[in-house]
Amino acid sequence: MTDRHVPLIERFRDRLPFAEGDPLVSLQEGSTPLLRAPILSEMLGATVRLKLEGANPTGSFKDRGMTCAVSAAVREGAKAVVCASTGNTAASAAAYAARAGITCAVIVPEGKIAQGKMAQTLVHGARVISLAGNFDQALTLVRELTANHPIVLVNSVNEFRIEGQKTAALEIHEDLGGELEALCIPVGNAGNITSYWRGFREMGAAPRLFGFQAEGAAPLVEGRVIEHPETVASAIRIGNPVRWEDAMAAATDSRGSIRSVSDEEILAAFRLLASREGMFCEPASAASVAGLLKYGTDGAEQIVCVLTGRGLKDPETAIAHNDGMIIQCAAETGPIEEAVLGDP
Ligand code: AN7
Repeated sequence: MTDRHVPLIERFRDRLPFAEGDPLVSLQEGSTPLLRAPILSEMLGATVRLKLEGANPTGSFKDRGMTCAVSAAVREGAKAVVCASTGNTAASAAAYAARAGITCAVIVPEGKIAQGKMAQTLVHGARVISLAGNFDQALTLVRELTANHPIVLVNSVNEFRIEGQKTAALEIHEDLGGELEALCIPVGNAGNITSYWRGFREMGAAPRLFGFQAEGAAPLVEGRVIEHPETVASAIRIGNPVRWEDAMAAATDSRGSIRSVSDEEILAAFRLLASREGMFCEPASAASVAGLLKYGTDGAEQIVCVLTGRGLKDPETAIAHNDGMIIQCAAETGPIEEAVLGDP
């Protein structure tokens, strides 16, 4: 049996570019649950499962890539890492850099990253550069910076990130014995869909990949760079994905597609997941389920939706959009009875 209680690089060493004895920077990432979704399965007439990437140490799939990118950086003798980020890459880079004892700087779009991610990044001791610009501008600047200074770039232009993230596909393939027919996944900078396709191909598998972008940030759907991307799903507020060609190839080669979902559809899926399936993910993650609900199964019977990050990352959006209620109440028996038992 596979030992899941090991660093991701150890578990998949035969498929990753690391040798025995290489330095490993790990927070015991990967080996995340694959949870059945009974409500979605019923709604769609298929078996739908959720890959819970929010169960990773920093709460998103980025940890799979980051253990590889930071371990490789340490192997090269690097003393610092840097990234542009909509939040999750920043949180993950900050955590792994802390673990490695190296420094970390992150460039984030001012006012556009969720509170949980900002809290994580700061608490791990990273230098946060709040840019008067969007993610795409941040990435351009940081690529220039790393071309001229000895700092390792840990965005998904870094091949180690793609290598690490492909392990999620390896896990799903192993868990389902190769039965998977369709995978639904949110798409931002397009590193993750690229990684999954690489992972599945290495296993000789070819599920259809359905990628979903937010309507206001859908460059791959519109076939053009979006100068001013906007969406409630701040993680995927990206207008010029770095893995553009790879993502299009993944969709085409797998007989899948990349399509868009509106913010309303994202939030409806977000609420349904939380209030009916009991699974609190962040809004960007819900784009996978929103897409599945919007466009249907296309005949697939075994489906996985990737929930890329956990809900606590973005408390503001959760508090603004939910199916719960707050009832103000005096500290007396009558009002308590009414509040708990009365009609909503
Ligand atoms: C929760 O952190 O780009 O298509 O800078 O945080 O591989 O970019 C995050 C992306 C989906 C999209 N879901 O993945 C960043 C960043 C969540 C995310 C995506 C992101 P890619």
